[in-house]
Amino acid sequence: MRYHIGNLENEVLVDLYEKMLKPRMIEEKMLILLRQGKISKWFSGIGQEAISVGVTAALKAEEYILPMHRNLGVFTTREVPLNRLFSQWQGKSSGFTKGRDRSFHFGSQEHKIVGMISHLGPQLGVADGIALAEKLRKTKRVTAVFTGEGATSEGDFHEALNVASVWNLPVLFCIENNGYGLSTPTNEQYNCEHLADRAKGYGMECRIIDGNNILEVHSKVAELCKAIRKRPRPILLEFKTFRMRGHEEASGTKYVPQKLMKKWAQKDPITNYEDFLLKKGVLTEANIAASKTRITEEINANLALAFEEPMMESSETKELNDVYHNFDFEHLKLSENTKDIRLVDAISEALRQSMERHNELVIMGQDIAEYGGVFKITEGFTKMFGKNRVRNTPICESAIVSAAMGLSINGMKAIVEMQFADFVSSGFNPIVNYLAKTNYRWAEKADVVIRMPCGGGVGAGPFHSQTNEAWFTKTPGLKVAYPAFPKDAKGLLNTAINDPNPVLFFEHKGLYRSIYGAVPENYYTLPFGKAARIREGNAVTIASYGAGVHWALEVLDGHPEIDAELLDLRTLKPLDIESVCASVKKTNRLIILQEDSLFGGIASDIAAMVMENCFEYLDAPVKRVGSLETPIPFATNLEANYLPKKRFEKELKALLAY
Ligand SMILES: Cc1ncc(C[n+]2csc(CCOP(=O)(O)OP(=O)(O)O)c2C)c(N)n1
Repeated sequence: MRYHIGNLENEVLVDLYEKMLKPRMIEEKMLILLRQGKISKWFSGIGQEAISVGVTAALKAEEYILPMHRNLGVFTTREVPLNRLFSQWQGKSSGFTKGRDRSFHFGSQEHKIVGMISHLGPQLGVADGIALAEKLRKTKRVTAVFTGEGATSEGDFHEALNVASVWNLPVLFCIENNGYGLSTPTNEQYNCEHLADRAKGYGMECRIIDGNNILEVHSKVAELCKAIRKRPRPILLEFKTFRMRGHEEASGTKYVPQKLMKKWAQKDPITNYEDFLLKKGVLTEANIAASKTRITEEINANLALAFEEPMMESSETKELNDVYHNFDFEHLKLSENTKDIRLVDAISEALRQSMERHNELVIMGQDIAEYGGVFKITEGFTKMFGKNRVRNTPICESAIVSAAMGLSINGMKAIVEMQFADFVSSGFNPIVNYLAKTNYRWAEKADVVIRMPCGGGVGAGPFHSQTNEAWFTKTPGLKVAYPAFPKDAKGLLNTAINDPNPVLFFEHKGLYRSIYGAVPENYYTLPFGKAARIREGNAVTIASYGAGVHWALEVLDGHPEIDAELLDLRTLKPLDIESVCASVKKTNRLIILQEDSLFGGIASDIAAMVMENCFEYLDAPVKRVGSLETPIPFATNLEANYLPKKRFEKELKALLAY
């Protein structure tokens, strides 16, 4: 291995050596503890230390870094206290996740480290968002993100690189090509010579770097960081290295040819560098021994601290309290001055007023800038707020949701407009795995609203008509709003944007231009988790939301003899089950109308909760009415047959006659 010292002082050369030695020695200790059953799992980065250490040492302390499962050297170079790391791996309280997540699955704002989620790819888009915030604030900071070569096969990698390139974001994408993704060798993972070559396809610069040579890693990355700080842009780096141990310790390395192992053992980043420094006289055997003694003592002292710590204790309340980030809802009153406007206008107004109120709020979505979005909700916004804050995106829902998370991590607020709610499936992973779980895992908010133009009755077929709220009400950590009236839409959207938690905001596109209402002109907010009583009555409670509320109203308008109480749930998570139960206690009958197909929907949960909480008050079984268990058909007559509107009247009468 050839080392070029350049103009590095001896002090720096030794520092880099010690920075590599530390994670190596920690790992060696962990392997012993693993065999003793004192830690549960270990992903080894032995042989790859030069990359973690070299990259981290080249960054400034205030620059974010997003490591993977083999990047212990990132954490040690950023000087994360070892006792906290050890506690983290044992699920103890001084760790970063209160025992809720394992290994390197956490972040630390204090250290500007944002850890991975198991799904690997999403953090590449998160890096885009963090870097976007840096760019908008003109901080001249780099964001570095790691991936293995295996995870470059995920769509997230391609989406994130494309977005970074189109938006010219200051991201250093670092591929650690270590030969295997679990047992899969590179020739079964991709079919090009170098992964760095992919950069060309994205219109991006790239470099191939010897990942086992600390001086090459450090000097090249330092030089590139300087260049990026000067002129923000993404660069793709491929570090050639090798995974010297199993994917994780239990899985072994039987499938790796011995020849390869031997070849790469000779390229060990630490022993080679050590030899070099010894030969140069920069280090002596005595120095090395002293460093090792010092690190051993540090490891042992910190391990003792971690072992002394008791196991995590918690309670149902404590666990539940950490699912959502704390939010002090501020009820801003509705003004007397109102305008009669459509649902679509109310949403647009909320967005406009929120953009005025929050300087660091960014809206992202397909065709939302000059074009104004397919529903024209952001029409004129680029003129008012500029293209930096009203951003057209490529068609890549996953990277954009992830980027929204990154904006939030870096202190900004984000709204993502799904062009149609149906397309959220392409951004599902970061929503349910990243946004939903981050606060519970490491107390980091996900200040993101995802706008979801949804719903049927518009003859648009199976992929432009779904109302898919149940995909999200199932997932702890998300909030779900689903207004039926313009006034509610405006107030609830303002609240959603103020709330630091991830909110799925459903907007029924069938109601966009058909439903008018008096909407206060001022900026106001409405609370989540409060149903609205639309009609008062005594004979039956109807609970619904979205278009269902209007279908129920239509039936009730046609049947003034039906003495029904109609509740509009307004938000589904949190759900105002108390108001439903209070009404049932009065009417003794409940029918729930939802637009979605029946099984596994919100109606089923409401039915179960009412049965559990006020069974004695029921004079009839709770009735659920929803769509057929089929995809949504296109032809108008088939769609009408699919939707529950027609069946609702019949079921309501049957329930009253029970
Ligand atoms: C979406 C997803 N699919 C599969 C896995 C299981 N898995 C975890 S790590 C891994 C291999 C990753 O390989 P690579 O990206 O090259 O990183 P390395 O482990 O080699 O450092 C696999 C298959 C996962 N965590 N997430």
